[in-house]
Amino acid sequence: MASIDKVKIIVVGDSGVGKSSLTHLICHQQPINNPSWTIGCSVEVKLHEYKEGTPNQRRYFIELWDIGGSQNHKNTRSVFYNPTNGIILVHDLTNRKSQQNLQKWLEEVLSRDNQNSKSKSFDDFDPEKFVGSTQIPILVVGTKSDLVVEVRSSIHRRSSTIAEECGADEIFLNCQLSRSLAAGTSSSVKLSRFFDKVIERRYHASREGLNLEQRRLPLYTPQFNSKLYHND
Ligand SMILES: Nc1nc2c(ncn2[C@@H]2O[C@H](COP(=O)(O)OP(=O)(O)OP(=O)(O)O)[C@@H](O)[C@H]2O)c(=O)[nH]1
Ligand SMILES: [Mg+2]
Repeated sequence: MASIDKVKIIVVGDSGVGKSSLTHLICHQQPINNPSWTIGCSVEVKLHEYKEGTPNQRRYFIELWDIGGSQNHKNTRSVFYNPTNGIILVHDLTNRKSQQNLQKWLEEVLSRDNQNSKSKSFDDFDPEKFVGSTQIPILVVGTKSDLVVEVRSSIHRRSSTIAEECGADEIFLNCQLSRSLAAGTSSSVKLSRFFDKVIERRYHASREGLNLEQRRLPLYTPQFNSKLYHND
């Protein structure tokens, strides 16, 4: 049997936002009860069908590196970051600070990948430039949508600038519900598209330039934005 290629994706965000819950839901299609704090990093694997339903369909392993978000481990966790093929930035929809902190997380992760950034101060950090230069696909996930009253309007108000700046897709979900990522939901479609993009960058680099341009354009059209805030 032919061996299966893999990609590595790191999952970061503040402690308690739901990274382990999300990772478990993605890899096991069911929620985890009472996850404990992640110490260091925990790796889970998922089989993904790249370009499913097309003649180019192929199976890949997706490794999700779920990084403990505690501030106490800030200095030691960088060993997990490099190299990485994709980044999932996770915030808690009931905790605005966790969303604002995603910029710091992105900076922390990318500074391990881009030596130049070490000379930059945080104020100079420009996600768009960093992402453009490293070309690492990013997905933003807002968790605990079940705890937010009037999900639609409050999410609209809080629309993550980090996702816009990175040209990243964003999904909002309840990690405690298996239905959240059931086949056919818009969240599962976006997740699958993100995995495809990560694989494409890693293994099909020649088409990269074209795709980078293509993926940024739709974000600024109104019909795409209405889909962006759709939550099911
Ligand atoms: N209601 C609700 N609770 C959630 C959701 N996602 C996670 N939780 C809960 O939030 C708490 C923290 O979740 P974890 O997945 O452990 O968070 P984490 O980001 O991995 O935290 P660290 O490992 O400390 O970095 C747990 O009690 C989860 O059950 C969600 O979508 N809705
Ligand atoms: Mg955890």
